[in-house]
Amino acid sequence: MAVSSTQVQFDSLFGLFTYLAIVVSIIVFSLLIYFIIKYRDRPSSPSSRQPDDTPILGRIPPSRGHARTMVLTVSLSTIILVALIIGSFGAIDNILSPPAPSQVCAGCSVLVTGHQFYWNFAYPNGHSDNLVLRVPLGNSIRLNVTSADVFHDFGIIGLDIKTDAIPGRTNVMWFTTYQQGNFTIQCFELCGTGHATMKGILNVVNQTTFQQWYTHTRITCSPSSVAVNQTSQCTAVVSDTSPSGMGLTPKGNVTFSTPALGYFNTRTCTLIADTSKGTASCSVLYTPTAAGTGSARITAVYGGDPTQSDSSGNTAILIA
Ligand SMILES: [Cu+2]
Repeated sequence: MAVSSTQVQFDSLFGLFTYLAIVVSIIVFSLLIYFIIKYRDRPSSPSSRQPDDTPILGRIPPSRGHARTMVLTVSLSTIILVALIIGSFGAIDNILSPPAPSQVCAGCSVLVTGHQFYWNFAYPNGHSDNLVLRVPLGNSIRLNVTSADVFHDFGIIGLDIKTDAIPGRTNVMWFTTYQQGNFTIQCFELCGTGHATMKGILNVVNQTTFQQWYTHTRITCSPSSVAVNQTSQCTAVVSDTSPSGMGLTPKGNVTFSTPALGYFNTRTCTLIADTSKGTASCSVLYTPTAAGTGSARITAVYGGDPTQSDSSGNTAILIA
């Protein structure tokens, strides 16, 4: 069963080329064997005799009067070539026509940046991950691929798709997944000593799980009052609501930002892991240097083994 739209595309194109090649091969080899047998050199025939229309250097070959055969073979070749050209250009057109960012779901347009030697996946809401690219099943996914240092090549094994990651340039690729699970992301261009370890995981989950996870990758914590030069605290509590509690280990990787200009933040954050299916809390201490109306926001990167999921494709998620 195909796992993505790109795989369907390439499988059909490969099938078209293969089946036509088989048909042509059967015709060519059948004729070859037929003529070898029919015109073989018999002991009774004078082997030195040349056919009457043998080409002679410097002379235009005489017409053999086989115009119908020629028209037939040229027509068949043309039909086969046109079928291959239409198939190839159809696939290229599909690959080069990604949906606009406004046409895909929230969190389905991701900036992929190659670094020596890891991939960073940055979502529109500011969440980013250096290992797991999580996407929803059945949605069109748009990836904007670039590089922060040298040339890389971003590819997803199993989905039959890859594109160059070049500094200063963005290549867009897109696909729709048909199967939940994990797929290996790999760099396909030698980019340095750590190239072989430059891997990631494409984690395809159902749409409900994805939207729950995506919404809560960013927890907003709005303090009631913000005083200049006075340290305030912002705390967010999150709990694991995944169906089976898959051994979560909340990570302490938390970023803090304020949308209002003029703020300077110091931060300390502690994520306290409870049980495998429990709660964790994160606190941010910050000292604004100017008054503003913006709220403080905590972005928590959740733990949990991305390679584990239950039979419904749910992976561990934390919800505030
Ligand atoms: Cu590489």
